[in-house]
Amino acid sequence: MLLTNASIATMAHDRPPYGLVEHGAIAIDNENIEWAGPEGDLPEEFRSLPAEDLDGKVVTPALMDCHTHLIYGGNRVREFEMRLEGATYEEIAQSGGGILSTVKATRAASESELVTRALPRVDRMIGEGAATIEIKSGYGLDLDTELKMLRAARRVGKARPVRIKTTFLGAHALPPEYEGRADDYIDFVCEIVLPAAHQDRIADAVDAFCDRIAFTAEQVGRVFAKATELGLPVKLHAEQLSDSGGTATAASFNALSADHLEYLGDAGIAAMSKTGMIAVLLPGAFYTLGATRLPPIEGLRAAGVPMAIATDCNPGSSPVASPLAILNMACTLFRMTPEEALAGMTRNAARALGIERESGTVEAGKHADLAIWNIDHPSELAYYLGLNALHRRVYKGRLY
Ligand code: DI6
Ligand code: FE
Repeated sequence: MLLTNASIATMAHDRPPYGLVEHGAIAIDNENIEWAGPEGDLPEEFRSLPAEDLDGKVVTPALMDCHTHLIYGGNRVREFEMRLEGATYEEIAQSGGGILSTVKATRAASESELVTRALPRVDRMIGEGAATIEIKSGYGLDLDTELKMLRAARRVGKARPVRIKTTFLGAHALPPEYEGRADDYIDFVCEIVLPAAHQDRIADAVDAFCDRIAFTAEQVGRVFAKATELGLPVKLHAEQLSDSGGTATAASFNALSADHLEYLGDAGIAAMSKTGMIAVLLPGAFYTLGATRLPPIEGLRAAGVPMAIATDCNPGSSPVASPLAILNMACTLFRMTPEEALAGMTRNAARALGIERESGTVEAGKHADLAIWNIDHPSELAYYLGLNALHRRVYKGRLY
């Protein structure tokens, strides 16, 4: 297939901004991009491919949501109301609600139910141009339910035209049956649950939550040591509610990313830049929780730490299934530029998932996962809120 007359935001570099190619063509063979560039330079061999004239529409890499918890039972609308009445996220968590209330509902749900309830969220993301979505476990906190969540995530990838990357998040919260025995729970995660997920090949990476309502940097380090032993890449929910030093631990394990980062300090930024980690920023959680402390965007920028953004889609702190809304929030709330926001859901999201060699930009050799938009310039993607300009999506080389 050949796409012609396209404004291609290749996102391969930022000079010119967006790596923009006007009057561009993209040649696709099977599932990969064979060639992309100015139409006038199109090599002879591709000129006879069946062509689709895009009439100047903007083509970007398909969006990539690199941090979600979109598989879960129930919802947390009551906590939404409690927060409106003045309770904080931490207070709700400490009184046994929060993550643990979703754990209860997720344990009670069947695997098929979890899939069925996740699909509308996934469909919304696909409908806004996403082709890769990361999904975490972490609402099971026992052997059966953690594995059930990861299997459900894999099933979502078979039910829909989307690539799913799974992440094991067994160290998300302390389950009630381990109350007062956090170290024993970490032993259980390291010795039983994580090896089982790895054995079944249902975990592509390992995450943990380092904070005062979750686990210490030392406990996270034990989980990461086990992940490393099994050959799985790691990433971390870090410095979301307090500066707990998780980022430094993550850096010491060569983590792909540290995520949230509202309370990240200079030492954490330095550790990230030294080890080439990605900062995954989550404006949906910042927005939903009415947070006031911004992640240190300026410091990350100055240190050259690449920034990704994601929905963090989850029932508690970010009931958001709209990647486009997140592009907008990254700009309005975090003062990122529209170009940084789009890079955060394409090129840098791919780096946060460790798939930058095959995904995240419009370049020869990459997956032919593209989004075609009814707009004149890629900056418009972050500009609108509640207006979905998606025209078509290309997934694995096929037009949808
Ligand atoms: N931080 C988050 O934003 C999600 N997990 C985490 O560690 C939210 C989890 C939830 O509230 O259900
Ligand atoms: Fe999260």
